[in-house]
Amino acid sequence: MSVQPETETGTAQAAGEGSSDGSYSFAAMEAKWPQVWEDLKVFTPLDDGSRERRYVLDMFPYPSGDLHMGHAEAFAMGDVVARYWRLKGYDVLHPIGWDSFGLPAENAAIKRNAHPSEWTYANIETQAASFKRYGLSLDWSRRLHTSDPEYYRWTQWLFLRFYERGLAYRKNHPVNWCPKDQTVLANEQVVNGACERCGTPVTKKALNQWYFKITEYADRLLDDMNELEGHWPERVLAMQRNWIGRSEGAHVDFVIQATDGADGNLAENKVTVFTTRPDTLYGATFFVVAADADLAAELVTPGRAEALSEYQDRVKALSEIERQNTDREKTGVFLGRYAINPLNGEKLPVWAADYVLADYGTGAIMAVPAHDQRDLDFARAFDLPVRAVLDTGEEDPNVSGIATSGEGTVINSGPLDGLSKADGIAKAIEIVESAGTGQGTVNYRLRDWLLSRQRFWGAPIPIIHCEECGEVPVPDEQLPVRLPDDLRGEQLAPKGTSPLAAAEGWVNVSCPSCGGSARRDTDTMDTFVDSSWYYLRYLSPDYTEGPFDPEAAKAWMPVAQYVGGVEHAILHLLYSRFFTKVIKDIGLIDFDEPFASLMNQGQVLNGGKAMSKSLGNGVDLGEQLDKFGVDAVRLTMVFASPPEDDIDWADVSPAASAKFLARAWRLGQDVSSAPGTDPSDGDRSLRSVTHRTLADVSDLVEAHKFNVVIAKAMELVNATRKSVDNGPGGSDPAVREAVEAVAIILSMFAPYTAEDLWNVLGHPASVVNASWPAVDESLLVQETVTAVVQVQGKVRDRLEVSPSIADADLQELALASENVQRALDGRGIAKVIVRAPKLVNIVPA
Ligand code: ANZ
Ligand code: ZN
Repeated sequence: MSVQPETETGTAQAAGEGSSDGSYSFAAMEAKWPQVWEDLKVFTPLDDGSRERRYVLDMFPYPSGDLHMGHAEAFAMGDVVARYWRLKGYDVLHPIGWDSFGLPAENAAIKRNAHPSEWTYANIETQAASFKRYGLSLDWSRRLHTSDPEYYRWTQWLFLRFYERGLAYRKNHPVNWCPKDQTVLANEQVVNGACERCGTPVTKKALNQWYFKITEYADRLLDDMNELEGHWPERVLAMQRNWIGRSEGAHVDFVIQATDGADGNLAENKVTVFTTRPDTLYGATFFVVAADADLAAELVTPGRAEALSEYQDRVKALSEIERQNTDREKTGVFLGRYAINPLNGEKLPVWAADYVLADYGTGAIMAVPAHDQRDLDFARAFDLPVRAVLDTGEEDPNVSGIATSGEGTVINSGPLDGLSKADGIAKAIEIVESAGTGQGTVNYRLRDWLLSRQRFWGAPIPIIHCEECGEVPVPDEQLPVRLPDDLRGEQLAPKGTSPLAAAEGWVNVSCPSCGGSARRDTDTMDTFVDSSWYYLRYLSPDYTEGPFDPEAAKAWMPVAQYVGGVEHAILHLLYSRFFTKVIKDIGLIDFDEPFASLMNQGQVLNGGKAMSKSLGNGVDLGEQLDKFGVDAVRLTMVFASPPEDDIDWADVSPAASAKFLARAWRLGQDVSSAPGTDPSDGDRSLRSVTHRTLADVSDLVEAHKFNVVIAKAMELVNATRKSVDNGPGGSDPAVREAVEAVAIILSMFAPYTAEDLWNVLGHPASVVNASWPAVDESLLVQETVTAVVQVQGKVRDRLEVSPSIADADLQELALASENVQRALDGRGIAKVIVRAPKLVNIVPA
């Protein structure tokens, strides 16, 4: 659904005039109402338990510049929900803050020879002013910025609680490295092998890094998703499940032999593989370890060592993009050793190859080329045998070159022969378990969360490194560990180590444990850490005893409606869910999931494409607001499509929205009955439109069909206008009732027009505090049609029935009619012809 295009001249005129002279002026309204709302504190929750509480949250913005069209859409949607619940009598919390740490501030600071805070806080002020203009129902008293020491003090405090529980740890490990940004990236920040931020191909680098042990929560992160089913978009749940990637299978131990024929059968020299298909153990014809895993170097025989190191160099030179390409020709080197299949004692040559990943499963696989395409491609490249062990009825992979993966019957597999795939898996696990050579297991794709960054503008990791004592947590009472404020410009440039390392006065401290000389950890935290708990800080932003007041969390959490882009479907949501679970385990809260319901808004496009600088198709929000007014832009956003769909700004008409708003507002001028006039004697047909609209709008808002709400509001405006012009006129109390309903419905997406209309109607501010009008059920009764009942071709009765009545019901009503019975006069019935809802024809026997 979209607004019909109109000429834009009408709107431009409207802006110039004042509303006092009886014409619609968005400029006058925008100048007048914000101060009134602020003075009345209409958006601050009572927070006294007198009303049921509801927490509405929009994903907080990053202060990259001024607000853009995307913000305008997302916040317009969230505001509909917040304002609706307020009208419905809930105590609504709808806070705002900024996710204000992060790289762009640092890059700007380097360019301008400034401190990142200057750019950050200037942008925050710009955005705050725009948010205020945008008329959102936000509680400004709870505003927070994650880069404020009062905030990151508690980010650090939480880190220390994770650390105490063994959930934050440091390890030396090859990590994803962005050569341009000179920082490590979490797996999640590598998109198709390139840096999510700058697009530079990512390389690997061995570094000592901090991790959160999110893998320990993998099962809970999966299981608790049942709670979210039906309340979160299905695709987001699917993406989370995929990311966690739970695979059931087995660990199977293969003993490694030194050389072919030699019996260098070293008991400790076994390598474990992870397989989801233990039913195919008899079909393993070779064995592969990840070329870049330490294991490859451990297994290689001296004669093959040089070939391996040459191969490893080749692999290192590949970008992740190339490595992940499955179509690429398979490469690898034989390591000179054999692995013994624990089920049949067969000797499998051990290869190193780059298609096996070092950091998944155990970094080693048994290759079953008949049933795994990657293995088959490799077998064909190196002329290794292919043996089918599951008869699936598909073509022989030796011939087709396609591995078979369907259901079937196990063959060529000794004790497993004749079993189905599932039974074969179970039986194979049973065999290896009883022989002590393996066990059933679950494997996850999810990796621990790499949280340290070698950059400046983030929360410093509150650990001190002492030569005597090792890692020593900064004592809680010394938090926050503040960022030094004397580093600026070039001093912040990326050098591969954190810029903090160069701040000697900051780094060198005495050990909190032994008092000896020690150094601060110079890494800062990933900004995803900051945003994993901000929804809790809003509840008590000035609380000094902890990150949040547990009583406030009990009162408000979980968030009843979370609103944000689908680009956060995985990371932000997964991390926030993880934090919530750990905070529960710490004992500060008693719920498992932070966001009870999630709404993803679509993107705002222009001419079919995402707005971007390079395409030059950006639409400036400020210009749109200047031209059409806040309400028209908001109304257009909401009217264009259901919230989750994209909006193409080239296809909508804010001018038409402005025209509609002026039309709705002008109705107020025609109402001549006094506020509080009893509408019961008013025009019944208008009243029934009003009440039907109110009932429908409630259902539609709850179902997030906001665009249809606006269509309904338009119909109500039209019906009211007709009633004023051609019906009983503006003195009819039914007209007042209708226009008040218009004001209340409009307040959800056109707050200025609605407030002004409310005022014109003679009510004190604010329409925000109006309550949702009670719907009079008796006015919702559907219209009826007349059904004619004939007996032997003669009309005997007329029945008032619903237009949607079923044939059988109509027949029953007809036969029950006294007139019909009298006409039948005791005769039986030969035949009844029913044409619902209009006609029943009864033929007597
Ligand atoms: C034998 C086998 C036979 C396999 C077969 C599959 C099919 P998911 O389901 O994604 O968990 N694998 C294990 N570790 C690997 C690694 N580090 N790099 C690349 N591949 C690896 O995948 C598990 C399957 O992927 C495992 O089961 C293993 O191959 C392979 F007909 O073992 B399978
Ligand atoms: Zn010490």
